Amino acid sequence: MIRREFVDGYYELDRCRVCESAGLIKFLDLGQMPLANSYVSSVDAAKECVRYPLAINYCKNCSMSQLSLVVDPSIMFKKYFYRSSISRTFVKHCAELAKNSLQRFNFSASDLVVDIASNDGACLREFQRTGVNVLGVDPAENLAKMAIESGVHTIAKFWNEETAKEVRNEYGGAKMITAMNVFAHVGDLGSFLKGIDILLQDDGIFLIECPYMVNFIKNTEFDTAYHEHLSYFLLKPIMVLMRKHELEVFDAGLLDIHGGTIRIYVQRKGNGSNQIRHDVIEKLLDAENDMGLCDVNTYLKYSDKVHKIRDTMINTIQELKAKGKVIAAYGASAKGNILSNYCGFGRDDIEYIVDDTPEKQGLLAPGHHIPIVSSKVLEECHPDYLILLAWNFSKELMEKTAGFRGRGGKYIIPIPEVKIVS
Ligand code: JHZ
Ligand code: ZN
Repeated sequence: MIRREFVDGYYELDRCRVCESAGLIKFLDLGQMPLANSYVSSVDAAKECVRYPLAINYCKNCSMSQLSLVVDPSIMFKKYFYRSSISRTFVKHCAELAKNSLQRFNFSASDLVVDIASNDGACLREFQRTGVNVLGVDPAENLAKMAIESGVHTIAKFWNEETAKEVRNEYGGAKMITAMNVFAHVGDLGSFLKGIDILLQDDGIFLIECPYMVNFIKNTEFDTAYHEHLSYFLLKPIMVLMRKHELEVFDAGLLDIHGGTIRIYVQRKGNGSNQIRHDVIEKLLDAENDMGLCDVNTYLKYSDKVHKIRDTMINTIQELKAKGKVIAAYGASAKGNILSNYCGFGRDDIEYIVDDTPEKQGLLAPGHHIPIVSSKVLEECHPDYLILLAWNFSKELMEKTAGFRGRGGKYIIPIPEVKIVS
């Protein structure tokens, strides 16, 4: 049985979250890391930052990769600083999803679309524009408030069977339930999916988007490993999981967003509302297998590539500092906080991190306490180099910092391999 009691804020996972096998093999160990979104004010900085082990295990039975422990979600998600709407790229992505869904599934004005972990309402706002009813569910009270103020009705709760029952009773069944970048954050997938079963209309669609393990391995995206991301999904274990819960995948696709995302369309098993795209699903499963991702040996080679990125980053920064260069960063992202902590960077290495999220500005990034500032600072102090810590949005960030580049500023892009761009 999977233990679910938190001691000192976490429990260790000794069985696979999907198939309950005990055949878990550790393939990545980033040591003790702070929670990636635990920004602190300068007053709190005096207190010691809590760190937890950060390591990923691979399940030899079902090919599911997962963190070796689970941190109490109420520590991580009750107040959340990340805002989906800050990235234009993500908002555009959601607008396209809403438009495609409207056409493909023939929504009518009475249909309800529910977004789980709806954040500040970025995605639902786009669905709302298509004329359907929307409801957001997110445990972060600060974000739910923001979403409501912007006109997206939201309830501040964790998603589980109980919340699903409440929503069903009050709003009726949902035509579509979206889980954008939340499925990987869920410890109890059984309870999450039972909630879907309660709320989804018989012909309803459950859509998942989450970071794809293929990209994590292929592009050495080790910095997307943090305590919030409990699962690192391939399609293969998702198929196992859905079968277990009387659901079926009827389509899937790959997207570039967030460094590589898999989108999965799910319906009730045997429902027949949507034809199953066996060709697409088989192709993805074959590609996972051909890449060696169903073989533990592939994973055991991964750490060497991670060490190489860390060592190159450290050497690059040291060399530039020795030449008297001023280095800042852009994107106080969760992944950036992991990368910079794993490289052991501090204020001596990175003077500040620029971020457009108003709630992050004025705070210090977790662990190393590098200050987070607005882009105005970039206009006033002219650093020589900018590390793109949100490398997944490099294009957007480079467009926004054209002035910096115009003055001769250069970028350091850490992933998939360290690269300097002038
Ligand atoms: P970004 C988040 O991870 C959190 P993070 C979460 N756990 C998750 O699963 C993934 O997303 C998918 C800033 N920025 O999106 C905003 C600007 O300032 O890479 C963010 O702080 N200006 C839910 O945090 C950060 O960079 C901009 O123009 O690793 C980007 O963070 C842009 C584009 C971003 O995700
Ligand atoms: Zn397993």
